[in-house]
Amino acid sequence: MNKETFAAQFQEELLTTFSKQPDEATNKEAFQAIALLVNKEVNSNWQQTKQVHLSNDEKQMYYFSMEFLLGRLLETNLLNHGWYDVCCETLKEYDFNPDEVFQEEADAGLGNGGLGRLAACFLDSLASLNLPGHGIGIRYKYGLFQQKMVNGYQVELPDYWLKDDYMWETKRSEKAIEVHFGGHVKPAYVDNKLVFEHYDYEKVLAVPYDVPIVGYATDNVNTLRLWSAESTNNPFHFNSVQGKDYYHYLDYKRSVEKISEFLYPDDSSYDGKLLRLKQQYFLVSAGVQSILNQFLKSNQPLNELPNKISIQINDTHPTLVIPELMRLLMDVHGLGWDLAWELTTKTVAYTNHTTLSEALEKWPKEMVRELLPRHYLIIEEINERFCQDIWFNHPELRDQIADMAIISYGQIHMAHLAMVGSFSVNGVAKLHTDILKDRVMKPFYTMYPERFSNKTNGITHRRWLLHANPELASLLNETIGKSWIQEPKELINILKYVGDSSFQSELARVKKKNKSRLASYINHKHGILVDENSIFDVHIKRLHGYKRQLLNVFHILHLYHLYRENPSMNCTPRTFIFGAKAAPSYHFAKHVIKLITTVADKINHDPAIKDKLKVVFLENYSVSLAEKIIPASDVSEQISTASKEASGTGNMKLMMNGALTLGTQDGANVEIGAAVGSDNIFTFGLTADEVFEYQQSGKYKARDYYNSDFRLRNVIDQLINQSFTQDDVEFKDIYYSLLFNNDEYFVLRDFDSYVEAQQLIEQTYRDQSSWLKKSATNIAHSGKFSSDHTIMEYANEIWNISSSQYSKA
Ligand code: GPQ
Repeated sequence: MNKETFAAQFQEELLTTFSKQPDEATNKEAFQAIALLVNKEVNSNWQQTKQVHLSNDEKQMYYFSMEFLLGRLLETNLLNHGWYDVCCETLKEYDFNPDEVFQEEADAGLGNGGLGRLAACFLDSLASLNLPGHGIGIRYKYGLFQQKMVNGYQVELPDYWLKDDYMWETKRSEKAIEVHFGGHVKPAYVDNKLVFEHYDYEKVLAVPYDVPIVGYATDNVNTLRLWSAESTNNPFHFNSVQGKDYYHYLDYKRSVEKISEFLYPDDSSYDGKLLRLKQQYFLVSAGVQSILNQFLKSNQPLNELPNKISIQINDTHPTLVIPELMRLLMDVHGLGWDLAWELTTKTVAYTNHTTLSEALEKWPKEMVRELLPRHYLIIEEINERFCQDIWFNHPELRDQIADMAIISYGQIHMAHLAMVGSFSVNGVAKLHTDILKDRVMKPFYTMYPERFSNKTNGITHRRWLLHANPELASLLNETIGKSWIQEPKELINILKYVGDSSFQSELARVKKKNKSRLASYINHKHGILVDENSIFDVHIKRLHGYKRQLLNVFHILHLYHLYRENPSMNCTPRTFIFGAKAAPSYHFAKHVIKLITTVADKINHDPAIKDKLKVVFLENYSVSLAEKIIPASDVSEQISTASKEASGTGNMKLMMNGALTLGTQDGANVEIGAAVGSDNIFTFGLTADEVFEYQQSGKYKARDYYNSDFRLRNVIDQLINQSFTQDDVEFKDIYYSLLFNNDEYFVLRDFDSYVEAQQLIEQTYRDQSSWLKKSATNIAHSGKFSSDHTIMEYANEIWNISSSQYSKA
């Protein structure tokens, strides 16, 4: 598409949709017109891709996830089509500011953090690699809350991302599906066969909205199907005549709408709420039914199911796929238990994303029995057969049956169900998978060693480098050519240039430009002037105890004390940048946010500090904000307590943009360290084994570190001695968690080695050439962490799907 055609189509869309000429149109109309013209191209490719998949009878993969954190799509869709430049030129020609136009698009924030963003990166890679893989999710009316900072506190506002039409979705009412909740189940014999009659249930209509997923430089288009809950006109299935009838219609309608109303805002913690269980079953039942319907249209025998379909469940949230598929195969399609079980367990694969015990889902069995009576029976049967299998076939595990059971102590353990009912179980980084095998899931690994594998996470280099950092992308293109865009491992060719002074100065120029852009944003948005020559030290992720934002703040306070006491000290200026949302009911996390903003306020206004230190807490961290921060970062804070962060993916995005990692030996940091070499990463702190050792021996005494390190004492005492606020209760919870609850996340234990690593960073940064060499080395090795590689591993080793390209040409 050349500029003339693009401009003509743009004009045409404005005229036919809004009856306006370009000079009359608003930014929003301009955005919508461009989205419409992109859609025209996408829709015909989309239909063709489906046709090709159908006629080639290809195996399809469905990625079931409660979260898809897509962010904006227009710019990446334009880039994928090769239309980005002509679009910007056209907009400028008509006096639009392209950035302002693109910002009219709402961020699709249907996810909390890493898990949801991973799902979005995977969709991007699947489409770009021409793999037949699709997403199945929920069309939440409200995405993750918008974070507003008021007096340094987080306030949550609803994220009504659908207030304008969502330009990328198509409602497919004709594909709506009924989902049934509650009621009772009665076993009966019909023609000598045991059947389970379900009655008195409540009906909910699941209506799909399809979003096309466009890949880079391909005509293939995959689908993200998001389900929305609607009421039906005939809501109840009554077996017996009762008085409820339409009297309850309005209550019913409201209760149905709630199912797809909002995303639970918890990240890595778990709260057993009925509405959340309803959401999970709603997603699962609508998704599995629609997949089966589609499969059955091809007139193939059900035995073929595992050869034609793989279902990947994103953590345990969609584990009900297992009993739901069993129910459909047995109760609807008449298969016996054994065959249904064989087909189910050959179709479903499970990814684990956490070993935190508070995040391992368990549902009270009464709750499941009441909401899903038939599934409860199926889960009981799975459990019974599983326990018998252990007893008879794995006598070495007999004394662990109670720990392994799917139902025990009144609860249903979803991870156990997921491992028993699937053919593949994977962790998301090497260390994490080892912890699963050796510790958390050890007896399951003993029983099913062949099911376990590692698939280290990845990120799409198209969004996180090509789109987010166009200057760096051009520099790379000029230096090593463009092949890295299709084959990200080609980034390794940069290694030849890491010591080249003209490459280094170009790299420095690009970083400076990105930092200056972020600095203007910070000034404009928060009124804080930051020094563009300072080290931009970035800590962006959900706020959680184990991610240890607190350790970062303690170091900042330590520097603050140091600089105040030594005014003439020679130091490299630093800007500490935070972005983080806390789950609304996670009080500790909210206190940490308040501590960061309080410390920021104090330091930023202290004339004694001048420009040596600045602390910025950026409001409403989101995908779009990450795209601004990451290209401007020098230091990437990945400082979780070792063993706690399953993988991390921000670490990969930041290294790809030339930031150096300051990290513990946790999650994927370990693999980043192995890739770049120990000279190109700053590692500190306890190892995972040392953490386990402390936990087992009970020998950690946080107070000893407080007593013996005056720096820590100064910092911690400030939490309660009114040096920040008159209100001395503000940070007392943090104080207590460290000294009275023995510092669960080993902040005090790792403080000294963290300070040392930070000193080394400052020293290294002074030698700009050495720093730039390390930065370039990180970029060179980042191709390994493209989600394209991760997805190829899933495709070859788990899903057994292969690429097939539809091409218009
Ligand atoms: N993760 Cl279980 C989430 O973001 N939400 C969750 O509910 C669970 C995990 C994260 C995990 O904490 C990170 O370490 C991973 O990098 C990420 O999932 C993707 O695997």
